[in-house]
Amino acid sequence: MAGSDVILLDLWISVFGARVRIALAEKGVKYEYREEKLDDKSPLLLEMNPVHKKIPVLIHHGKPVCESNIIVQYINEAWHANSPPLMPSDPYLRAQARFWADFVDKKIYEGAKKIWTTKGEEQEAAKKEFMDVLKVLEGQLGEKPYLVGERFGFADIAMIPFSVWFYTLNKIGNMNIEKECPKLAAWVKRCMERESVSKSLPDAHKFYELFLEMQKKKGQ
Ligand code: GS8
Repeated sequence: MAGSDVILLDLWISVFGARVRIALAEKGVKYEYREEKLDDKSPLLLEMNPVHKKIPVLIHHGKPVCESNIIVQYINEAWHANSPPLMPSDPYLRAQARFWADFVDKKIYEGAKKIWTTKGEEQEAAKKEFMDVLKVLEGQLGEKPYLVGERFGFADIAMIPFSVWFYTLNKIGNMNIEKECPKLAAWVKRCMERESVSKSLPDAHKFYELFLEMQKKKGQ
């Protein structure tokens, strides 16, 4: 592992990996990117994340940090001298940022997965449930530019990678997320204006193609 102080074990399509890529880009941290194969995990991944055996893993000076939201907070602290700060300075707003990042973790991933793993009535219920979750985020945004406070930060980083899935969800669920959640749609655009975000996220159409391929393999 000689030579690189910062290594990221990742997968290009991963929403969780994207969070880490965005945080590293925001802080201007140079790193070595290593693409993993989930059906053939590297010995390094198994050694660095023996508990979950999942990407992303950030390896800093040979030591691993796991779990995307924890990694983002670590990056913010380890490179605290680099601007911008990814957490608000006010403790209350910091708690809010953590609350919304946690909300995204608990509601968005599973909610979206339910839409693409169900059919008929079950899918209709999953769509409604997911839209309700997005509406909560729409309400949290209100007239603010970002999810918490006035600056792009931790909660935004937790959520923005999932916007890549909107195109696929609209297609398969016959939904129109942008129309139903205009503030969220404007927030996605605002975030995408940051190079750290636009360069870290996979193309939404490519994700859709991959999704269709995966469905085909599963025979759905
Ligand atoms: C989730 C990481 C994860 O699911 C985080 O980092 O925030 N809570 C974690 N990683 C997936 C790939 S992205 O869907 C993964 O590595 N899966 C491998 C496996 O389950 O074997």
